[in-house]
Amino acid sequence: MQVREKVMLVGIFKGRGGREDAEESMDELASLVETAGGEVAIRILQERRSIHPATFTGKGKVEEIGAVCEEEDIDLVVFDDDLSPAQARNIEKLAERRVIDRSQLILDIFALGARTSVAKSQVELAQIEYTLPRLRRMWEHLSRTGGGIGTRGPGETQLEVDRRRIRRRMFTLKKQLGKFEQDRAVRTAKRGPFVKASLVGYTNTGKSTLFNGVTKANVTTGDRLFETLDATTRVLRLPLKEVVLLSDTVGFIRKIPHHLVASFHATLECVIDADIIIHVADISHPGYESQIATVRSVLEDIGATGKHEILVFNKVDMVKDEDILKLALRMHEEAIPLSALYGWGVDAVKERLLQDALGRKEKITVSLPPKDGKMLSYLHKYGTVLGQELVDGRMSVVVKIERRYMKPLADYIESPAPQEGTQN
Ligand SMILES: Nc1nc2c(ncn2[C@@H]2O[C@H](COP(=O)(O)OP(=O)(O)OP(=O)(O)O)[C@@H](O)[C@H]2O)c(=O)[nH]1
Ligand SMILES: [Mg+2]
Repeated sequence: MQVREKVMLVGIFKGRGGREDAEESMDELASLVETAGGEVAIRILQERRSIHPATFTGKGKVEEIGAVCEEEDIDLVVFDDDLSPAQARNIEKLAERRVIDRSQLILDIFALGARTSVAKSQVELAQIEYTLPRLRRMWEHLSRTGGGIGTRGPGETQLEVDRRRIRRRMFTLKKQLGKFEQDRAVRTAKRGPFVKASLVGYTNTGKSTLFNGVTKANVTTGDRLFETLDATTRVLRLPLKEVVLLSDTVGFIRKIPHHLVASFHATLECVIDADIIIHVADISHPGYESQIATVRSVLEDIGATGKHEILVFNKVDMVKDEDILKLALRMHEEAIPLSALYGWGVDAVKERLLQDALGRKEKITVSLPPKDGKMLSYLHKYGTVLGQELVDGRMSVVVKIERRYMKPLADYIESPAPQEGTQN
């Protein structure tokens, strides 16, 4: 963008208790505008008990917004909450300015940042789904001619044509993405039956920085929202021959548009499939608690529940007041403090990952008929073989293996896992 658009932000809050939360949301909206290349000139935050069905805020307020826009030369008005197509249309008419909502802004940032073909297809799908119910608004200026019985205006006809074309495009995109997901499932299956872990967290908390630090990968990081828009997976080799497949993916945000979550299924698949989730929180951010809550609720929305979570507090180097960290660690005793940027605490994350991966497995002894090469290679493929020897003409194998792979072994298991404290 050559000339930075001048932007006005509009938000509402209910009751005095909602003010702080709304302020935080407005701060974030301002960062989103900057990420999209705009410049925030004015913020309006209004207390409102109810949403006006036609104009979201009251009609008088919208007229006031229009007057301020005129005075301050504002190009664009961004609402912090979702507007219905009719509300957006009415506000645009009254205020005589272009109006978008938070969802549209986020979609715009995703469209700007999408690099891979999968990310591009996903964003396009989300944008189309967002646009479809709003098409009438775009065609309105053309459909003013005609009207009345038997004289459907050209805009109306064009609208039908456009809707059909867009639905066809949606179908193609969904097919493409479905194929991609299938291909990836095959690729992952080929990699072997490893424990899968996925980095998740609010946007800009340092997920990719930690990913690079742990795997020596080279994912792009940066101090902007939604730097990462696709998924990268690396094999992480840990001590004791343990291997974990670790993925880095897109970050979350409050009020994330649901079209976006739905169409980003391919990118979020690594989270949905994960056995372990490494939840990265930015402890230097004053709103880290609500960010943690947002991330957990998005995880629920996408069906990534019931997984083991490793919580990490990143950016400890930026925490000025030690008491803040102490308090946070008292509230979340299991959390690991770290600085992904400086590499402090990264080993602790690896160690926890190792313990969790090991904890998912049981040590068993299997006794195989001497010539059962097939079963022996099954054990090598799905488990970690710790030792094997011939005992009374049979092959006795000590192996660590996840429960989910034990079924074919049922007839051969000789002894269950030894008790705690027994050395490997
Ligand atoms: N001071 C400090 N900065 C950090 C730390 N970890 C990451 N950062 C910075 O925070 C910014 C965001 O880091 P990323 O790794 O891109 O964050 P992300 O969670 O992957 O962000 P998205 O992909 O946009 O969701 C970058 O400017 C990093 O250099 C840390 O431990 N300390
Ligand atoms: Mg990232």
